[in-house]
Amino acid sequence: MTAINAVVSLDHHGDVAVITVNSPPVNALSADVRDGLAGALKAIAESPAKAVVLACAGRTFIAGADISEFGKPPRGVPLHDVLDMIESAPVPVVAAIHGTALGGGLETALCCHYRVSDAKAKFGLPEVKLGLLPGAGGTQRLPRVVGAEKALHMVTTGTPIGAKAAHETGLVSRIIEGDLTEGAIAFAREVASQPLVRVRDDNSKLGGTAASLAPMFADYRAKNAKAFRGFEAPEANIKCIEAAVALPFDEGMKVERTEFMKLMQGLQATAQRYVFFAERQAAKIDGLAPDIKPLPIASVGIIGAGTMGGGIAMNFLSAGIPVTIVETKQEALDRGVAVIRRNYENSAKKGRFPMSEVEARMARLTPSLSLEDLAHADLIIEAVFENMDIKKDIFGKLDRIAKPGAVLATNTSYLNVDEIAASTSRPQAVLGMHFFSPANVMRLLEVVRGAKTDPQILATAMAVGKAIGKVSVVAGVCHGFIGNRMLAARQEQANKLILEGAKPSDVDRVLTDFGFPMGPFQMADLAGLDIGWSAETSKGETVRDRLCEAGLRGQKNGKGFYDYDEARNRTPSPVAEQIILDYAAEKGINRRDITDEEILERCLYPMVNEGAKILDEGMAQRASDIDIVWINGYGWPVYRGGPMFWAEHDAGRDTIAAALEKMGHEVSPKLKSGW
Ligand code: T1G
Repeated sequence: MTAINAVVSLDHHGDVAVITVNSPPVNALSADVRDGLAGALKAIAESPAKAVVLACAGRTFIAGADISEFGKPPRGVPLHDVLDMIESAPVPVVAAIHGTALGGGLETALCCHYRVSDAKAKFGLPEVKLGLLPGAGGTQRLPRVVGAEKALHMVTTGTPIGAKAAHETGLVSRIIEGDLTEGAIAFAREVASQPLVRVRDDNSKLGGTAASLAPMFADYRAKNAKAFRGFEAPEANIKCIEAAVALPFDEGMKVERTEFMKLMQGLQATAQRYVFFAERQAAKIDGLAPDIKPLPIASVGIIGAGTMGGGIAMNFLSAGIPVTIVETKQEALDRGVAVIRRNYENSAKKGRFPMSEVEARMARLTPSLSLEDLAHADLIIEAVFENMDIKKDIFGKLDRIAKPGAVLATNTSYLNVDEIAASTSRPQAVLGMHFFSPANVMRLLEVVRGAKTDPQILATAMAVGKAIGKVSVVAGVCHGFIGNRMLAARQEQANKLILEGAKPSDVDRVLTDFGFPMGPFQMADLAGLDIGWSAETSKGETVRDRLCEAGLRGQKNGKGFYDYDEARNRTPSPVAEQIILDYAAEKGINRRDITDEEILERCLYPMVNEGAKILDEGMAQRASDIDIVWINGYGWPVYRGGPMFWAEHDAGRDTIAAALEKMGHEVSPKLKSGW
């Protein structure tokens, strides 16, 4: 074994040369890896090797270009040169793939003459998720292997395929049982004497001509218009696959290069790259002593089998962790368990997993009418009605029932976690785990650190979040934590705007044009206008009171800020508009024309200001955490990086601060000084 450099080594197994990349954590194509590969290929060219195997040590094959090098001055051998060396090698090069061959990693494998893998390997070109496209020939080589239509889907969704599908499409020549490198060496020997076929030279699998495939491309654009709305990268990817079908390879490569550079220089790619690292950063707890390890969580108790409790339970059942779910009444318990089973059955019907998996997951669920049954749980999550007295009563009981060392969590969205913790004798074991509805779908988890929460308990909750596939963010105890606190600042302005002259549909349009999936008034109708409202106590103090008093409830009765037909198509409600007009007149509010620009600024600037205050107060560890909360929990468009990134790199902190001062807002010092 010869070390070419710190991360690449070369070994010879008889007449087969084996290049091994060993650059943790994911063998990304850093300058060192590229230099090492080039060095190894040069050495092999001067050797009698009859074939080459390219393999990786560690948990995965090359998982892409080194994203941390983007935007920095180029170093080392350019990737294209390395790939040309592989593709034009005089002997066959076989990629031996395990883990994930992603982005530049799959592009490297596509320059090899053959690919073999183990049965668990995954293959993908996820660059679109970084606001980019495969810039090392992936858009020209992949369609030549799997066909234009399949390649189109892979590059515009970024979703990887498994080994079985890769084998069926010819992306992988053989699935190796047993030792992968040994199997790859044997395969390389078999093909050593075969004529070398370069992917770039074989158009036979494209699946059609520019003319015959044009309807497919048109149909694909139309079908995905909603999903791709606002993003620049998907259309650029489509253009490249079209070029692969319509143009000779080298011409297609020029189109890929042009489109890649356009995206690379754009703000969307910068934003999505920022989000990639911000999501991984969010998992880290600042100042946590390295010797603090999360506690093992092998069993979970959930109190409340309503919408939230049921959704939360599904996360653990899906992750293989047994759950005991507790309700006060049999009927409520049965209803909650039935909803869980129905959700799973629907997923199985959609082919997400076999029906047997439904039974396996339901078998991990123990329904109960007694809190006592939670005595053995490692983690207990309370998900009952948002009422402080009820929660304090439950935590008081849990304090007597739960075993020593158990993690006690509340799913409250607003209430003071410290006050809840104070109703126990072990506040150090209490924290918030704020899931978002539907809890089995939404990726965000706000982990609320109480004043007395033990660091190990906090670390445990963050590890649990990762184990159940959530993006977890640490939040401090304040009203609405991170997300809801900022949402309240936006909603306050939205409510004022409709009184001052903007229509609810104007506000919603401006925010959906900005990239949100829906505006505040659509969201209010979806959630239900009567949340927290009661006819007995209503005094018509707010527009919402008046709408509810008039019988409007939102989507659930087809009448809210919008009227909804059977197909849930909405049209602005003249009834709602009249109620708003009357309310404004009664309050003596002079209505005026309000521009889209004012709507956007008044909805987003106060949110950013609230984010800066949250940082001021230490209620979030870092600005990027706030961005991750809004992208994963509140529909902030990922290609705009999140409210704090947007303020810093797009709208401009100074512009926002000046506008807020003009609006009469108290501007956070952090908004002026930066974060
Ligand atoms: N570059 C640099 N660092 C990377 C990286 C990459 N490509 N991928 C992961 N990391 C770091 C990550 O920041 C984290 O660091 C650690 O590795 C573990 O990652 C020319 C333009 C491979 C599925 O988009 O999807 O190729 O936080 O926590 O959950 O066409 O990482 O520990 O310090 O995510 O097991 C295309 C990106 C690049 C794949 C593993 N490739 N990576 O998931 O671990 S663009 C990608 C992933 C490109 C070419 C173009 C995942 C993973 P730290 P992790 P994981």
